[in-house]
Amino acid sequence: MVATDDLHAPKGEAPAFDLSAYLSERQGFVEAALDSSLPVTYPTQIYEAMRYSLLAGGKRLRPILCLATCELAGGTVEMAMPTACALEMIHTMSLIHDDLPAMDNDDYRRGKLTNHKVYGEDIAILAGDGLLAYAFEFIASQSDNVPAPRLLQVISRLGKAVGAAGLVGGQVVDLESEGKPDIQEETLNFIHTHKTGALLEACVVCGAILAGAESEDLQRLSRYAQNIGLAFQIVDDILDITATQEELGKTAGKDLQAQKATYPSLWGIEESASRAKQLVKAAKDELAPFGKKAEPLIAIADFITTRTH
Ligand code: GRG
Repeated sequence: MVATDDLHAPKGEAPAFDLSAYLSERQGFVEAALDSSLPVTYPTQIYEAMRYSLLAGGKRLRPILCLATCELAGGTVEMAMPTACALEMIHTMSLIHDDLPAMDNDDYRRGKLTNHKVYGEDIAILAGDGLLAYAFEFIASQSDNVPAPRLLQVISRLGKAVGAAGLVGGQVVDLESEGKPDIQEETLNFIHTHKTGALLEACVVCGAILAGAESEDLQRLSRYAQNIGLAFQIVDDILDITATQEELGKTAGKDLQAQKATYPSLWGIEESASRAKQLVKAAKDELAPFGKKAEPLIAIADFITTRTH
């Protein structure tokens, strides 16, 4: 039988990589794994609050990146799935805390009321804490067929990526910068390489560590991730101006309202879009030595500049 993709490929050329089929298949795997990762038990309120945000949708980009790099480096989806779920737990907890009145004060996230709007601030803080702790427990207790030293490396890298040297540090500088119109490019880069880039880099690098990748490949993948991380944030800033609340699933125009320094406020929208494209190109260049195996990562890099939410 001829695959339908082959019917559309020009003669002699391999069919183009179908990112949307790839993403929906992977999203399906990740949704199922997340759903079974966190059963509700006593005290039910906290588990329900954790599940409310963890299973609220989202692109699942971080777990998908982790699975993709594990496969690229010769590992399997099964080896990486507990870490992939943990990455989404950490991402979700950072969104819950980011949305709190003490931080961004948002009412909507992923098209639904934010965690604190449903469960109250006290439970939302604890739901975030619960997800953060469970993420590390989940990697340590659920990973199969991965040598312990690799798991230790993953746990250590991930801890660094989310703590004061990563997400937390980026968030602190972001909060300090609010309402200051004269933020320099260097500070903005610090915020985003830490707040957004550090976790994306951990996703990419941890997937490859689980598969036992060599240091040179890890460095290449790390540079790929740093470039897509910054491009991702630039596009996020642009979408905050150009997309609707329905497209974003959260309040649009928040950055302008909060007088936040953003890439479009520094460079304008067109220049920001052009720099995001340059970063995506640099990211893809890093993948050249991996050949066809890197197709999913190349397509994901392209998706970053074309996404609408
Ligand atoms: C991690 C211990 C710890 C605390 C949290 C609040 C905080 C410290 C950090 C904020 C991190 C943050 C909210 C960064 C923004 C990242 C970002 C661009 C989110 C949007 O990601 P998408 O578009 O969202 O992938 P979906 O919903 O698709 O997953």
